[in-house]
Amino acid sequence: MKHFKIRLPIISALFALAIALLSNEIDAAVIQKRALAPLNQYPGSFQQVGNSGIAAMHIVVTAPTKIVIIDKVEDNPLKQKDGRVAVSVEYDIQTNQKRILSLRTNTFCSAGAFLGNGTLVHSGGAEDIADHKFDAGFESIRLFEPCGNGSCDWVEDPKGLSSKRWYTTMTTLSDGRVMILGGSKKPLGKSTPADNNPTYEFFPKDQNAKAMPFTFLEETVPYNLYPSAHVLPGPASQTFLFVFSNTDSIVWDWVSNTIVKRLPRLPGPPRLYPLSGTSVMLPLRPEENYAPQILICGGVAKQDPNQVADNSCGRINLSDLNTAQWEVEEFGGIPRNMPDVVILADGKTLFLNGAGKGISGYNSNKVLAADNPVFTPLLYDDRAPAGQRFTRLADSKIPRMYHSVATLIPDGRVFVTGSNPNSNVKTNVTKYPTEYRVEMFSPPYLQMGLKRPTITSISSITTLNQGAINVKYNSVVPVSVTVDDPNAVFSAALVHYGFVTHAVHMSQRYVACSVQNVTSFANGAFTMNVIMPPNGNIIVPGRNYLYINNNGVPGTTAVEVMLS
Ligand SMILES: *[C@@H]1O[C@H](CO)[C@@H](O)[C@H](O)[C@H]1NC(C)=O
Ligand SMILES: *[C@@H]1O[C@H](CO)[C@@H](O)[C@H](O)[C@H]1NC(C)=O
Ligand SMILES: *[C@@H]1O[C@H](CO)[C@@H](O)[C@H](O)[C@H]1NC(C)=O
Ligand SMILES: *[C@@H]1O[C@H](CO)[C@@H](O)[C@H](O)[C@H]1NC(C)=O
Ligand SMILES: *[C@@H]1O[C@H](CO)[C@@H](O)[C@H](O)[C@H]1NC(C)=O
Ligand SMILES: [Cu+2]
Repeated sequence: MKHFKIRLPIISALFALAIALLSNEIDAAVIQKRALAPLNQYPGSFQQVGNSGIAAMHIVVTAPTKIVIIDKVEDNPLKQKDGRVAVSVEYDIQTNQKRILSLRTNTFCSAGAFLGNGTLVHSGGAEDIADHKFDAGFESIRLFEPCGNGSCDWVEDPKGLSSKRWYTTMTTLSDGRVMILGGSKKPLGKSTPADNNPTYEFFPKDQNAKAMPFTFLEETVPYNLYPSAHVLPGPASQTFLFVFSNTDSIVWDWVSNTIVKRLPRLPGPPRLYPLSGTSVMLPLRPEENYAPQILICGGVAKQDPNQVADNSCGRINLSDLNTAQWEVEEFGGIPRNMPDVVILADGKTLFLNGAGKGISGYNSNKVLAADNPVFTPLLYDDRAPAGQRFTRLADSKIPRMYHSVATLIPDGRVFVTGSNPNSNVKTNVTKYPTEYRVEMFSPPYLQMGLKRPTITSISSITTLNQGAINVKYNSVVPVSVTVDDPNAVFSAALVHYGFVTHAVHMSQRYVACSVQNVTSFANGAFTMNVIMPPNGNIIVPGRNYLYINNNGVPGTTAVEVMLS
């Protein structure tokens, strides 16, 4: 019954603390800190900073201070230059201003991924919306060349895909191309054999290639939409993806189109739309030989608006495919459908947003498809022993359920927005209106009072705000920082933020990098060598962000690198 206690809406601070202590969910350091902080405060904090202008169905960090937000076609207040409704903006995280981007095909429940050359590819969507003068987006490919100077915009090809895809998954591959996987040929409450699109294709396309069949997505109807896909670490020549759909998962070779290994079935409910759990590849670390571990959490067991969400996670270590088994653990004691999962700058994993009951999708006949918004973020420490991995953090006050999003940003905070459980923009309902407020979540590491390093050069380049810095796999990259802390202990990581939509964090990746030969100079200056990962199966080529942390506290800003 623990999970019910911790979710009670009004608990006194002391009672909450007592429960946390009893349920052993908070580690000693946190409890000590809590004793000093006001008792009603869990670590971390949300701050409202702005307004997204459009409902945020999808987000993607495109430059150090820019986030591109994409919605579907609906009655957003912002309009494009030609009068059409705005469905995409570039949001500036320093000024909280928005620049309206132009799109004319329907982006409803689409997907995105970066190419290894740095261009963002976005694809799929839904039917035309004549009232709004939008064409169908089912087969669209949309390219976006990120910029920091307000000059970039979408370029659309309405027939760029080989077939219709709504709820398709995209993932950046180790060779720098993008894979587009599965989807439905029309919007549905769940996938059906008739409208299923069990195929995959690449962008840029293979010579002569059409979509290729992917039988695993036939086997896993009806809970096979937005399948989870993660590039598996391995030697440079390997071409394996871990793919999870419904309750099943496989290791799949996308060159030979063969299933290399069928993994055991994950206990618990199907975890894909509309029973939406979330999936993440846990941080890869050189000292652990980049051992791949997947964590899949939450969801809901039945397509029923009153069904209480699932409170379990499955975790699997894929180092040895013959012995790999799911280990099931409690999802922090808080049942949750539609969680967002964000790996933080220190390699701990944050879960936030979502609903305590019901399903993904819209309300019908004025019945809410989901309810009991979960305001409580949880922090997951993958290196702690089972049963002690989750820590409760400070609540948000804003319900964020279907069509909400969150991503890490370069300064170590988390950008959180969205939530629209309505089929069109609704601002005049009291329960769960279309949500435009943008919040920043400051994780506990920003409250510890430790000094944050500032990167001053990478590979002798000191103009760090003028575009991504080129770095090579397997290279030793000299990094200089300043930090007013003689006892600084540095660590480094490359992070690929990926593309976020519908509790799916496509291509998200965290790879720790070893730091060697730290040397200190006068005035808080330090130099160090950071060892880049060996190849694109460890972390994909292209845009990645280099974090330098001091005792686990991220630097003032990560620097964008172009890895090749
Ligand atoms: C990246 O590759 C795509 C596909 O070939 C191309 O359309 C795009 O212009 C390229 N981007 C850059 C920055 O070269
Ligand atoms: C903006 O930056 C891009 C490169 O990111 C460059 O090609 C373009 O010329 C710049 N535009 C302006 C108006 O400065
Ligand atoms: C993952 O499995 C490998 C091989 O079985 C093992 O050496 C490693 O310790 C495991 N990692 C974790 C974190 O359990
Ligand atoms: C809410 O606004 C919509 C149009 O935006 C209108 O059709 C509807 O009647 C309004 N509902 C209420 C309860 O005011
Ligand atoms: C660190 O310094 C040692 C001694 O000078 C040197 O042998 C080693 O190559 C250096 N390591 C890196 C990664 O630069
Ligand atoms: Cu959707």
